[in-house]
Amino acid sequence: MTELVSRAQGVRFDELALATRNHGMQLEGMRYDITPIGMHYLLIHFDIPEIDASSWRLRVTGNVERELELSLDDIRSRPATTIPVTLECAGNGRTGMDPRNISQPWGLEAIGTAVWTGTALGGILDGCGIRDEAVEVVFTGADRGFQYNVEHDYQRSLPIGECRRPEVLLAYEMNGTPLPPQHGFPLRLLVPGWYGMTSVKWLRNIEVVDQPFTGFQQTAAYRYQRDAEDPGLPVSRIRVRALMIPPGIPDFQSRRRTVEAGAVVLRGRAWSGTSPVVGVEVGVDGVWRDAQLDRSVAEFAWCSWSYTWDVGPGEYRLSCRATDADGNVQPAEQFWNRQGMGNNLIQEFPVTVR
Ligand SMILES: Nc1nc2c(c(=O)[nH]1)N[C@H]1C(S)=C(S)[C@@H](COP(=O)(O)O)O[C@H]1N2
Ligand SMILES: [Mo]
Repeated sequence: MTELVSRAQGVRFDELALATRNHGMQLEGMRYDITPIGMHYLLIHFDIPEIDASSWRLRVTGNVERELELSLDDIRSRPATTIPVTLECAGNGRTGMDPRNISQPWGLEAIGTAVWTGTALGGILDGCGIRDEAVEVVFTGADRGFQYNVEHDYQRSLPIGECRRPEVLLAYEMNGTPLPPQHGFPLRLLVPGWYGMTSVKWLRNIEVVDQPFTGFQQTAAYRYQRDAEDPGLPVSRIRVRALMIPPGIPDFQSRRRTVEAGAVVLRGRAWSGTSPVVGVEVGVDGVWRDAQLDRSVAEFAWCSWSYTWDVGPGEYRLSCRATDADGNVQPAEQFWNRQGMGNNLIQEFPVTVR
C-alpha cells in the first residue's frame, strides 16, 4: 500500500511530477470572467487517452428500455446549452494540510471558469427510458490505471435526480472550441456545483444502475475520512470559497508580495456549489471589512469582488472569506481529513507595503 499521508516538509519528487502534469490556474487569472483554455486548471489521474473522433461512440446501457449508441455527430445534433461554469478540484488547498495527503499537491490554484457547450444529459436518459428501479448513473472514461494498487477505469456515479438537472451536460465544447485533449475530448460530463471529480472526461459509457456504485473513485477515493478505518462521507458539492488576486508584485521564488502605499484595489472571485455567494470580507491583520460583491458571471460561475484598501507603509497580513446564502462561511481552522479534500480554509498571506 502506498504511503498516504506525510508530515515531511517540502513536496516529494513524485508530488512535483504530478504538479507539472496537472497545472493550476495562476491566481491573477481571476481577472478574467472566463478563464482562457490554457490557464484553466487540469487534473488527469492516468494518461490522456488517444481517441479517434470518427470511430468513437457513446454507449448508454443498463436499466433502460432502449440501449443507445451515439456518434459525436448524433450528440452535436441534439438541442445545445451553453453555460459558464466554475470548476474546482476537491483537492484544492490540500498541501496546506498537516500532515498532507500524498497526491496532486495543490496550493489554491485548482480552479477555472469555462463556457461549456453540450446537450442535457437528462434529455438523453429520458429518450432511452429509465426503468423505475434505477437509482444512479455510472459514467466511465476511456482512461485506465492504478491507484493505491487498484487497477480501474476512471468511473464516477451520480444519483438520477442530479442527472436530470437541466444544467448537467454532456459537453463537447469549451470556450467555443472542441474540447482539447486534456479537458476530455471528444465528450465529457459536466456537473455544475459539484467538485471536479464528478465531471468525467473522455466519456465512453453511461450505465443506468439499480444499486449504488461501489467503484474505487466513489467509495475509496473522494471521501471526507478521519483515518484509514473511517468509511467517511462522500465528497460532493463545492464548499464556499473566496480567493484574492495577489496584489502588487511578487518575489520570483517565494511569491512574497510588495505593494505601493495608497489606495490599493484588492480584487478576487468567490463561489459556492450549494447556493449563491452573499458576502465577501477582506481581513487586514485579522480585522474584517465587507468587500463589494460585483456580479455573478452566471448561476454556476464565480462572482467578482473588490475592496479599496487605504494603506501606509508597513508589514500586513491579508485574507478574504466568503459566505453563501445557506450561511456557510469559510473556516479559520483547518478542517483536516485524510485525503485532503474540500479544504476551504481562509486564504491568508503577508504583504510588504512601501
Ligand atoms: N476520465 C477522467 N475524468 C476526470 C478525471 C480523470 O482523471 N479522468 N479527473 C477528474 C478530476 S479529479 C477533476 S478535478 C476534473 C478536472 O477537469 P479539468 O482537467 O478539465 O479541469 O476532471 C475530472 N474528470
Ligand atoms: Mo479533482
